[in-house]
Amino acid sequence: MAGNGNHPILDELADASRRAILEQLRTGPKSVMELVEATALKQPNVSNHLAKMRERGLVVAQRSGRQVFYSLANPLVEAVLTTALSGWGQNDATADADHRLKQWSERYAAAIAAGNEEEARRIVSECLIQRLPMEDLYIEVFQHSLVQIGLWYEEGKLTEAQEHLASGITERLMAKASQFYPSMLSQGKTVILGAVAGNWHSIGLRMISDVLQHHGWHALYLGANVPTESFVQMVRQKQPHMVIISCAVEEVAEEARRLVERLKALRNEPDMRQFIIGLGGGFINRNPDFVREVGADFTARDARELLARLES
Ligand code: B12
Repeated sequence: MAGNGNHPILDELADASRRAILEQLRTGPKSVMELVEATALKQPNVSNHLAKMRERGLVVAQRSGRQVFYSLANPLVEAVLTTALSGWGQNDATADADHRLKQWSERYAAAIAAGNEEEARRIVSECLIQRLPMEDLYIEVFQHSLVQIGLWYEEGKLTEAQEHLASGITERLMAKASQFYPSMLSQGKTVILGAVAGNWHSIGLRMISDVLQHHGWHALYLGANVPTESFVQMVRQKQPHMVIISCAVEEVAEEARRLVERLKALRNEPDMRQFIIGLGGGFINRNPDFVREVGADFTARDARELLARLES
């Protein structure tokens, strides 16, 4: 399930010359001559190292006028470099991936329950350094931990304020982590995602939005509590290929029914693209028959299942 092995940048850091070049690139793009000056290495040497690191996808080159500037290839390389140079980030290639995932999940749940954002951030950085696939980080770490928070809340171990804090930390860290998972080749397809009016649970929807974006969809994320009529208006205006509706609590089920009815009517209007309608979220997972009852096209229990469904 989880990604194995370490980031290739860790091998590069074993070489003192490459380490020196990468350290310089942390401060911004540099030309070969600037790197020669800053590192005191010989020019052919610097060029040679840069060519090798380009091949391995660690640095990129960009021409500006007559000069070529080199920079770190992406934010993941930057993060791994920062962490490795600051001395932590263990190479643990032999550890069992699923066991590590479980440990991250447990540690993360404990950290957000305690409101310890620093520790939560550290755990997410570890996951990114170990190149954990997005779906694993989102579902096994974030989603499982939030479900655990819900259980602790039900058991009276956490207050509502603590639940809010735990959600807030996760929202912030998800926003950060998403930057480390670049979009794959565009699918040329648009999805609109919104939580039904009255539903304040937006984290699951955000996950779906990030995961679809990572898989090449153009995602228009409307967030929590979207008034039904303006949701419909947005769909009419943007002509998406898919609409994703999230419904986490029973109180908003009737509004979800109304929204699906309005969207199906919209689909029958002339000149409208034939978009598909997905309905999911906590309430739907507990009441899967509701999807057929209201006439939505599909559901999925989580972001991974949704991807599998779309692929098939
Ligand atoms: C965090 C949280 C909150 C946060 C939400 C913050 C935010 N920005 O989202 C806050 C504090 C605001 C909140 C408020 C409330 N909450 Co609340 N909350 C939770 C908690 C702990 C986690 C929810 C979560 O984020 N899960 C993680 C995400 C990733 O999972 P997910 O939402 O299920 O999403 C995944 C799938 O469902 C699916 N999916 C989601 N949408 C869609 C759409 C489509 C089309 C598809 C295919 C798939 C799909 O993919 C997602 C990603 O994998 C749950 C506990 C639990 N067991 O879930 C309670 C829970 C959902 N809340 C609950 C309740 C009752 C409330 C409140 C009414 C009161 C309260 N106790 O706080 C209020 C108001 C709710 C309202 N009107 O919307 C109950 C609902 C019970 C029920 N039977 O209806 C739960 C189950 C807790 C409990 N056991 O009491 N809550």
